[in-house]
Amino acid sequence: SAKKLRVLVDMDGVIADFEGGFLRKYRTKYPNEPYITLEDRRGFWVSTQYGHLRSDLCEKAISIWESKDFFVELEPIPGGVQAVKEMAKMENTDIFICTSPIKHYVHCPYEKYAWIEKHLGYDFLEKTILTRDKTVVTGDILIDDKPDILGVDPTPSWEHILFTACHNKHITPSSSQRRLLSWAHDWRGILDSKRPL
Ligand code: BVP
Repeated sequence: SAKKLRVLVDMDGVIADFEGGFLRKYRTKYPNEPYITLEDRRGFWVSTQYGHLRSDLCEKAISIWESKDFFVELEPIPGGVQAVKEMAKMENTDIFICTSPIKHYVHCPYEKYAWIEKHLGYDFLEKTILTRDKTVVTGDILIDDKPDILGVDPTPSWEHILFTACHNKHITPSSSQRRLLSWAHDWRGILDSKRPL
């Protein structure tokens, strides 16, 4: 049919393991400080939960993802790279990686591009969107682990599919919000549900 399905895929927590990478480097840098297991993670913001554990741990947490090589060394989330490569080959489908860089910009934006080139290939740099406001990006679907995706547009064009992560697995998604439990689940079915008949 005429129009292609436009799929936006988030990076941290969806194809790149931010939480696992954070915990590993935090424990290496601060071996004598308390930490939060992935099982006990609650809420999107790692820094907020660490700040509640002990107030000085908020800035210690932030120091981890502000460090050189944090973002480029994140491990892929199982099945994510494969799924995104398969989407890119599908007919009637346009895929973009849509990710918010941190405002400490010396390493993060560069390393996000480097990660995408390493794991998805040079040509995927053409399909990479760095934005702090995903509501201004148009698409049919946004697969993202952040429960609340807000910005200047109160009515984004995409349907947000909540990708399950350690920090959101206990929350009840708002009424009609659909989930993708992992890349081993039926992401093709979710895409097909948005295609014109
Ligand atoms: O660049 C990532 C990590 C950062 O926020 C961005 C989330 O991007 P999306 O997944 O929405 O595209 N980040 C920052 C903090 C704390 C900052 Br203070 C955090 O706790 N978790 C987190 O992911």
